[in-house]
Amino acid sequence: MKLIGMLDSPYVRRVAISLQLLQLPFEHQSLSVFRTFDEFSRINPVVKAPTLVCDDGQVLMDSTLILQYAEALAQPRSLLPRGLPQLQRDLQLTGLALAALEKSVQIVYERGLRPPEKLHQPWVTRVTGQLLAALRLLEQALAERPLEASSATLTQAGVSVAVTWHFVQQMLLEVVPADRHPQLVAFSARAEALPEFMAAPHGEGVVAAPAHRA
Ligand SMILES: N[C@@H](CCC(=O)N[C@@H](CS)C(=O)NCC(=O)O)C(=O)O
Repeated sequence: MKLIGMLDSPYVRRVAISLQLLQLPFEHQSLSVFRTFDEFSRINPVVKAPTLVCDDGQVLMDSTLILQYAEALAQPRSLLPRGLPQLQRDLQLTGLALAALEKSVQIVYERGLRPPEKLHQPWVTRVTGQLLAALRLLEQALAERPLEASSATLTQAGVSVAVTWHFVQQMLLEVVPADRHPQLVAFSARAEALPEFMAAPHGEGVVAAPAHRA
């Protein structure tokens, strides 16, 4: 199967890292939804990153749905905890991470795509508050109970929280002070040192070959 989209997208990155942790082989094509819109649209006319082209040619989109498919393919391997209370917590933290990502991407698009004179500050203020609320809750949750941070024990919440914090620090450093989020800083540092994260660094590159565990 083929993962389409750039690793500067946190959604693409969470899929790239998860596929490696699930030990599912895949190719990666780093296409931009902006700079290579036409090429992307020939694969997925909706031009959403990530897009997954399955082995039978079917095209999936949305990171969470792609990961649902990946989980089914990888069975019995899974990034989701088996016990109900553990699953509930994992989904709660993943939801907070995805909300933080959505708000971050909205701010990045508001700044990068909208002409400055059309920037709607009340919207940016609202979205920034939502982003900070999600990160505050994640920080509290990790202070109460740390997340596992090894390749063997990382769950989907761990992948999503780490990718989210890294993205926010790459793109919105001045909006989200690191010193108010020591748990997230420490957890992110441990996760980013794992081979599956290092093989899929934020940016323009493709997932490094050794991480495609065939
Ligand atoms: N909920 C989606 C969000 C994906 C998303 O918004 N991706 C961005 C790149 S970071 C994208 O495709 N942007 C182009 C567009 O929405 O037109 C997911 O989890 O995959």
